[in-house]
Amino acid sequence: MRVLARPLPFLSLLGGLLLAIALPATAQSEEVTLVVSQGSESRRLSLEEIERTGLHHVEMHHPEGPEGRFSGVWLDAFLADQGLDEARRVRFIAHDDYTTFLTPAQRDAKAYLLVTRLDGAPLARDYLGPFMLVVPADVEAVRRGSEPMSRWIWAIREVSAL
Ligand SMILES: Nc1nc2c(c(=O)[nH]1)N[C@H]1C(S)=C(S)[C@@H](COP(=O)(O)O)O[C@H]1N2
Ligand SMILES: [Mo]
Repeated sequence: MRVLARPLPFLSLLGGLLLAIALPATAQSEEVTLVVSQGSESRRLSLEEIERTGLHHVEMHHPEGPEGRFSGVWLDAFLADQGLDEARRVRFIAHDDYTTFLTPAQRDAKAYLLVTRLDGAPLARDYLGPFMLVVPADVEAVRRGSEPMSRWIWAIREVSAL
């Protein structure tokens, strides 16, 4: 029994050391960037570059769970700023490889918000981040089930003009 008393403090010290090594690596790999591509040209945008057309805020409960003050840029303003507003189709690819498309007619029909923050902080992957598309005007209709949310793609990693 006396032999077992000693490994515990050693193990917790080892655990603490491993955590100290692992944490900075985690923070680094979660740096938020978005790939924007057009033809063969592709660039990686920082959060600041994405948000430069100005943040719009909306208090909402996302049908997938997250709730609070969502902030983001209007998709049309973002696309115009990036020179992608003339695209016949804009494609969004998520980290889980789910892919969705929007035509100019679909963008005219609804105002899409490209969400970058929840309660002021960059969207964590656990909260459908790093970027997601929502239609603030449809929140209630989606919750009632009278509107689909098939274009409310979350975990967006890439936007391309086709
Ligand atoms: N990243 C990501 N976004 C996504 C999906 C997904 O699987 N991954 N599913 C889409 C589909 S098909 C619909 S109908 C809505 C709701 O998805 P759910 O029914 O799987 O919750 O989210 C959309 N956004
Ligand atoms: Mo769907």
